[in-house]
Amino acid sequence: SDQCGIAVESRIDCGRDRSLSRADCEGRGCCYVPLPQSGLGGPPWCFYPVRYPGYKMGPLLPTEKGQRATLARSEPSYLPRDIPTLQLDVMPETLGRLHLTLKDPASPRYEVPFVTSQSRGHKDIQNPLYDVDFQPDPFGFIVRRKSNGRVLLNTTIGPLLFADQYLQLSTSMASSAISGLGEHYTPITLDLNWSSVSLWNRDMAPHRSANLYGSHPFFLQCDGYSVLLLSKMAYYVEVFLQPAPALTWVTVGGILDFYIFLGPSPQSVVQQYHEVIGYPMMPPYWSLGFHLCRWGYTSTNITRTVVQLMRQAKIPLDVQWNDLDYADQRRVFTFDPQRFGDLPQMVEEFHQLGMKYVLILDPGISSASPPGSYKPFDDGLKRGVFIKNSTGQILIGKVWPGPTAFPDFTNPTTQDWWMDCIRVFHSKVPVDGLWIDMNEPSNFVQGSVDGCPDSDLEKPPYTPGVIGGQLNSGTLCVSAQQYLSNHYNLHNLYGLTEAIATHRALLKVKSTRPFVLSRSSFPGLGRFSAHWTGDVRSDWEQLRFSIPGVLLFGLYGIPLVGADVCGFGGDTTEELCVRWTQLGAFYPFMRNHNDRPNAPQEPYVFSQQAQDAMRTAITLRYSLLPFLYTLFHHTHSSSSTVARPLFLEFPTDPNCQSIDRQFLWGSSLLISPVLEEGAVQVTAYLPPGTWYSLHNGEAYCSKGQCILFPAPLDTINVHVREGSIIPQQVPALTTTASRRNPFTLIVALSVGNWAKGELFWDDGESLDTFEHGHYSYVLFFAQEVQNRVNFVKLNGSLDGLVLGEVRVFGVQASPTAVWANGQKVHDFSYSPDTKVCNKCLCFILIFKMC
Ligand code: MIG
Repeated sequence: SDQCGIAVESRIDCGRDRSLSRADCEGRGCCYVPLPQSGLGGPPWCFYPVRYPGYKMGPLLPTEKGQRATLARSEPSYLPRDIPTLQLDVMPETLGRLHLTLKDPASPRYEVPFVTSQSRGHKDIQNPLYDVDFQPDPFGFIVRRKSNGRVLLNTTIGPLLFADQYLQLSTSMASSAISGLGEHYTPITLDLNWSSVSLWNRDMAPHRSANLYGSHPFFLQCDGYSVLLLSKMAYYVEVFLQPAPALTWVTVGGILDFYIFLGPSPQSVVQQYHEVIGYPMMPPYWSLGFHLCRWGYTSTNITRTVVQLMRQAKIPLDVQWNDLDYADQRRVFTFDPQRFGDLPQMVEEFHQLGMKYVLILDPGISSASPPGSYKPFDDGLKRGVFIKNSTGQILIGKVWPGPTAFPDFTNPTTQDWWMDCIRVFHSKVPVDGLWIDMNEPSNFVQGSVDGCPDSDLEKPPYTPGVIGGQLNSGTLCVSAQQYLSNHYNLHNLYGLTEAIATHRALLKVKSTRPFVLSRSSFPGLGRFSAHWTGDVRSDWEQLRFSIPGVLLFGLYGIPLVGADVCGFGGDTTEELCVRWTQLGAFYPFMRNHNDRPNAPQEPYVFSQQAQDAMRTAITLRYSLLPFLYTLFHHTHSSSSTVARPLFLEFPTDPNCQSIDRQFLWGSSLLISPVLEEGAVQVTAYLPPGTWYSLHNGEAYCSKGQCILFPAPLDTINVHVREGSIIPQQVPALTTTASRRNPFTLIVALSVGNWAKGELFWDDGESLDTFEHGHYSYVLFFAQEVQNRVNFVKLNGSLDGLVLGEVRVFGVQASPTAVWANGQKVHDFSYSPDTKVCNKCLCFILIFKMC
């Protein structure tokens, strides 16, 4: 019939919960049209007709926050435990933000407590960017952009289903280029060809189509017509994508809670999203330096040697790490009395060198030590901090120390106990930060050592597409009990809650900016923690996919992110490790880390040529740290991105839409790494405009085209955008030392002969320096004034730091004289070939102190 006349790419699967025969399908009142392809993965054979009966919407009535309506269905759906009456709340929160919730008014269902704890944004909603229309029967809504009438979301394309353990909503999308819905191993734009992604935090080495360590139920349309959905759900979500373009959102519990952000630019969508989940923390300056780790530094002496060899090789290193090796029988908050007996002394020595020290902290607390011999467990038991199973005993799983109990970080008592553990440990071993691993949480047995009960929670009526096929696979029984709710509802929050507790503990114990590195993540993590992308393999494909991995976490509000440089799993090769170090020099977080059985991959183990290339890359990073730090300041204070996909900066350039082999730092540095074995050149896209080689100032005038650049093994191509000034500092072996060195500037002139830039500077570790005004902020402007120079030295408010060399790119004619501070500069040089002027200030540089 007409009701079934729907284009193939727009058909919404009526048998999402299980596969259906023709009779079953028609029994549901759906259309059954077999297709030549197999039903698996392609378009559905059984799909909803045009108007599938569902909820009917009553009148919209005004409330304090917006409008409310009741939705009711007269006939049950095909799902068990339907919720027949729903409450719809429509809350226009800001000009660009619409909030919609669907709940059961009769009995409260679980809602994630952490999101929206801080909401910024203009409250003026007189003239929002959107219009919402409702279709009352069957219920659906359509969101349009007011300025152009464009439909951004349309949920009338499929039914709303709302049962106790199965909630479903479909919507059309305005564009086929969408990013997000992490954490997965994907390119920057998702595949809409009948694909699906699952969000269920899992300890799983990154590979295609697996649900990985974190959950970010959020997506962004990346072509300049941005809209974003966030669902406030901590538990399992599955999203089905189809070429219409459309998506179907399925969850197994909670409520439906959507934020729709209207941008209009993708950049402003990201900002609007971060307004809801919270702006990222300001990292300590040292955490932007180079970090070195491996599993298998089995003693303090071995760890010391690593640091010595790095210093001998003259390669910058700020932070030395230890993995599980340090712990006595792998129990956290202890250290091995033989191999790591002088750990406190070693940390002291590192501090003397101007370095920092971080070690790993797993959440699993050994439960099998003789009573009285392991305080964290004994104490935790007394204080009732551990997760319980469904019958009220402590749930015991298995992790590295053997049998373990799992702290319930949603319990305030647990947070205090955790702080006490960290305080006591820190009083012996003055660590500078903590690395929280295994916090999905990971469990080597399924559910618990005693298995899990047979229940609707452990085996929901709809079995989700997660690795292992069950929610409790590789983690805890989901029927386990936590302070706020059961684990079913809280699973995806485990890492976030641990990060909050760890951040809080470090803050209290150290009174400086906490550094936490978390593997598991959820919206809001970036306020407390950094993230790394887990157990990536040492191969070229994983090198290449690390770029979208890192860029997506920027969108998720976790800008301090990186992949393990040179790869974690398997042996690296010298060439791969060099290329990875070059790319890693532009990860916001740069750590070389390696798995236990693998060949060593510290920079100093390679040939002189490779070491030189790595030193060059890491040193380049160090010289750029003032610029990187300033980007972090912006992200912390007003929300933006540090490592930025090209489409965010150039949303109207269709060439940029899916580029994820290159990326930007902020808006002005373009990084184009080599990602292929044996390659000694790289094809890079330059958006329209003039770009200068960071290395030699050579100018490329692009109409928006790909250019082939030489990229020998010692080179990573980096280009500076015209019109920008990049603050740098003379590098050193640690940031403690480099922070005392002179600043330098690269001035990349625009066609109109101007450039601007900025610098945020503070002591690099005090708390809330921006909030308290304990910082300097310098704006740089360069402008041509007929071969005249006016040079202002940075003054004492920057700790007596001086401005050293200034290099100007794009100087069209040789200046006749150069002046600095009223003095003639005699040793300036100008190259008519490259149009670079060294020590050349033929432009007025105006320094504005704010
Ligand atoms: O089950 O602590 O992702 O970085 O070296 C493996 C040992 C546990 C997984 C982490 C990895 C770390 C490793 N850990």
